[in-house]
Order: sequence, then C-alpha cells, then structure tokens
Amino acid sequence: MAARADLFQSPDYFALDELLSEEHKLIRETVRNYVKKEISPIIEDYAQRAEFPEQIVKQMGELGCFGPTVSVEYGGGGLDYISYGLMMQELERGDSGVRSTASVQGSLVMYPIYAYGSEEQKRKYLPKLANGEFLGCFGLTEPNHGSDPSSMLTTIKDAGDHVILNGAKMWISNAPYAHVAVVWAKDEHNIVRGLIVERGMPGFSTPTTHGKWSLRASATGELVFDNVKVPKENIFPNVQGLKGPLGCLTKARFGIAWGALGAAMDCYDTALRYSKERIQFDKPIAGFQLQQKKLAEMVTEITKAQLMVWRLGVLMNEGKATPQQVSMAKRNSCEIATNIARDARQMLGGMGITGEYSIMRHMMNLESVITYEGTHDIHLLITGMDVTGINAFK
Ligand code: TGC
Ligand code: FAD
Repeated sequence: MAARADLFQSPDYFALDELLSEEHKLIRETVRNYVKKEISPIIEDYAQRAEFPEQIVKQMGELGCFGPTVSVEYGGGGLDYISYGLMMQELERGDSGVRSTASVQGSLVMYPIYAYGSEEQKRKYLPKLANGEFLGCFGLTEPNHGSDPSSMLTTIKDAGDHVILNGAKMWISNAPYAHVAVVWAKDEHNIVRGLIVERGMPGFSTPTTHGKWSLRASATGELVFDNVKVPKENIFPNVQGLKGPLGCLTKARFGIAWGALGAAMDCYDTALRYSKERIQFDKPIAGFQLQQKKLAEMVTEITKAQLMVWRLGVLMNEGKATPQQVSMAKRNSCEIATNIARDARQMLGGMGITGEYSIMRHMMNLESVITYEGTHDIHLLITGMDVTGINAFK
C-alpha cells in the first residue's frame, strides 16, 4: 500500500516560533522540506521491506545533518543546540530510523572524535563523516550488558604499537553499513577506553540483526572482534572511564528528546486531519467528545514537551544543562510520543494499522526509541537518584 502525500503541519499552540531565530526557522524548513521530498515518499516501502535507504547518508551529509554542533574547521556546522534539536525533530517526524542514523553519526561518532580525539583523528575522520562519505557506528552495548555498560567484557590488550581487541557488541545502529566504529573496551587496568575501528581490519565483522518489528528502515547489527589489531593511534587520548561513552549519550539523548517529539507531532497532525475528514453517524469523528479528548490531550502534552526541549536547548547552549535534565527530557518525549502514537492509531480505526499512514510505523519505531540510549526505567532512576541523592540502580 503506497504512503499518502505528506501534508504535515506543525502544531505550535504556545507560539514557540517566537522563541526561534530566523536561522533556526530556516534550518527547520530546510530539513522539513527534505523529509517531505526525499523521506516521506519512500520510507514506508523501505520499512515494509526492512531495508536501509543507504542513499540518505550522502543526502543528510550534504544537508548538514551530521555533527551540526561540531566546528566548521572539521566539516561540522558550527551551529547551536536548538538548531541540532530542530534537525532531529524534523528527521524523526519522517522516521525514527532516519533520525537514528543522524544521531549516531553526529553525537555518538563525530562528537567523541571531536571531544576526545587527537588532532590527527579529527582531521582524518571528521570531514568524511560530516559529508556522508563515511558512515559510523557506536559500540557500547554487549549481549550480556545493556543497561549496565560498566560490566562490559570487550577488552584491549597492549601489543606494542597496537592493541588486540576481543569481544562483541550487540544492537548497534548503522553497523552493517559503517565504515568506522567507535568502540568502548576495557584495558588491562580495567579502565574503559574508546577507539576507532575501521572496516577491513582483519578479525572485525558486522553481522546484520534480522527480524525487528521496530526501526525496520534502520540497519542494526553486531560488532564482532576476534583478535583485531588496532593501531594505538586509533585510541582516544583525551578520555578514560565510563564518562567517555556516557558523555556522548548525553548529546544523543538530547537529540532524541527533540526527535521523539517530531514523531509525536506527526501522529497528532495525522489524527487531527483524519478525524476532521472521516464521517461516522453523519458527522466528522472530530466532533465527538471522546475523539476531542484524545486530540486535546495530545496537543497539551506536545506543547509541554516543546517547552521542555526548547529550554533544555537554551541550557545546552549556555553549557549549563545537566545529564539528569537531558534524561528527564528524553524520557518525557519518548513517553508522550509512545502514548500519542497509540491514541492516534486508534483514532484512525482500521486505517491506522496500514502503511498508508505513518502512525503504525512511528508507534513500532518508538518502542526502540523508548528503549535505546537508556531505557524508560533507567532514566526514571537517574531522576530518582538526582532528587533523592540515593542510588536505586544497585
Ligand atoms: P556512574 O558511576 O553513574 O558514572 C560513571 C562515570 O560517568 C559519569 N556520568 C556521565 N557523564 C556524562 N554524561 C552522563 N549522562 C553521565 N552519567 C554518568 C559519572 O559522573 C562518572 O564519572 P566519574 O568521573 O566519576 O568516573 O555509572 P554506573 O555504572 O553507575 O551507570 C549509571 C547508568 C546506569 C545511569 C548508566 O550506565 C546508563 O546510562 N545506562 C544506560 C546505558 C545506555 O544508555 N546505553 C546506550 C547504548 S548506545 C545506544 O543505545 C545508541 S542507540 C542510538 C540510535 O540508534 O539513535
Ligand atoms: P537490559 O539492560 O537487559 O534491561 C532489561 C529491562 O530491565 C529493562 O526494562 C530495564 O529498564 C530493566 N532494568 C535494567 N537494570 C535495571 C535496574 N537497575 N533497575 C530497574 N530496572 C532495570 N547500543 C549501542 O551501544 N549502540 C547502538 O547503536 C545501539 N542501537 C540500538 C538500536 C536498537 C534498535 C535497539 C533496540 C537498541 C540499541 N542499542 C544500542 C542498545 C540499547 O542501548 C539497549 O538495548 C538498552 O540500553 C537496554 O539494554 P538491554 O537491551 O540489554 O536491556
């Protein structure tokens, strides 16, 4: 079943546009138009076939969606965090998998190279990642260690001018197509180190993960390291410990807080339009109180989340946002988006389960978005620890 024309109109109940600069609005319009032209017409088909639309890597590189906050010196956009958030919102309005590709590339691959890498690493990798010539992935999660990455089993051993990497990572976005992987492993002193592994290094493979009912247009895979020789010059010199990968996650979770909101906005907009057109009992279903309750609650939650992510963007720009604030926003946006997608799907009745509308795809995608980058419950515990000072993880 072919997808319908993309008629998206953004809800802005509290006139938040007045808080955006002309540059922000231009960036949002540019990415929105890209999604309408290049993503909406093809994405349902790719998702149905569980195929990654590889062409989007070059397209998003040309558009500046990779590493927008990285400095222009290394091929980034030199933009602020609200610009980055708006880009992620618009991409995920199209599909969470498309935003995932951009989040991983920008926040989980380019950011660590930019923040922790040597000058040589930055010059070698960042410009090619920024323009989409290279695709990257980020390996933290392991088969037996997801929420608790500090227990990871992947190791590096000193072997002169290189290290020997052994272990496996699981659930890795972009892995099957990636040219480079940012990998987190423990050294002989049990210290977490980050390193750049290149496709083609002997002993390194990236088997594809099949059978997902979520993020079907995003490529997910494993990273398998069997005595991989990685030159020491590929190790990040400027970070040690779990704060390395967790620092990257703070940037990516910020993007998800905006992104999931984009998916919610698309579901609301679709349900609003449909309910005004669909006639039952001789009137539009939008005229029934039960349907209005759903729409009113959706736009209320969207508006609250818009205010939260905008304020978070300001705090990020000022260098004042805490990881705990980012966790709250990521958790909130995922929760409201998941609930809105479910209600919106019901409002479309039987049509809601088809690929003619985007809602069911968003709903299935959001099950991954609410799980990765820290599950819903992990983010709740982060907030719980922040307000009580008591660690309930362990
Ligand atoms: P803990 O002792 O709390 O922290 C260890 C060190 O890290 C620091 N830290 C952070 N730094 C920056 N940003 C953050 N968000 C940070 N959180 C903690 C902390 O200050 C400490 O520093 P130091 O200097 O004292 O050493 O660590 P813990 O082992 O108790 O774990 C805490 C916990 C559970 C919150 C954390 O491990 C966690 O967040 N778990 C969830 C795992 C997760 O999010 N995995 C994501 C994998 S990547 C992914 O899903 C990509 S999907 C992308 C896509 O497709 O879009
Ligand atoms: P587990 O950690 O086993 O958790 C299972 C359940 O137990 C969850 O409900 C969790 O909330 C709960 N739980 C765990 N610990 C506690 C606790 N202390 N208290 C209360 N409840 C707890 N990872 C990467 O490194 N890179 C990627 O690019 C990447 N991409 C992904 C793409 C997809 C599509 C998916 C689904 C995942 C991806 N991930 C990636 C992995 C993702 O980050 C993990 O799935 C996530 O962190 C949860 O880990 P887990 O699946 O092992 O679940």
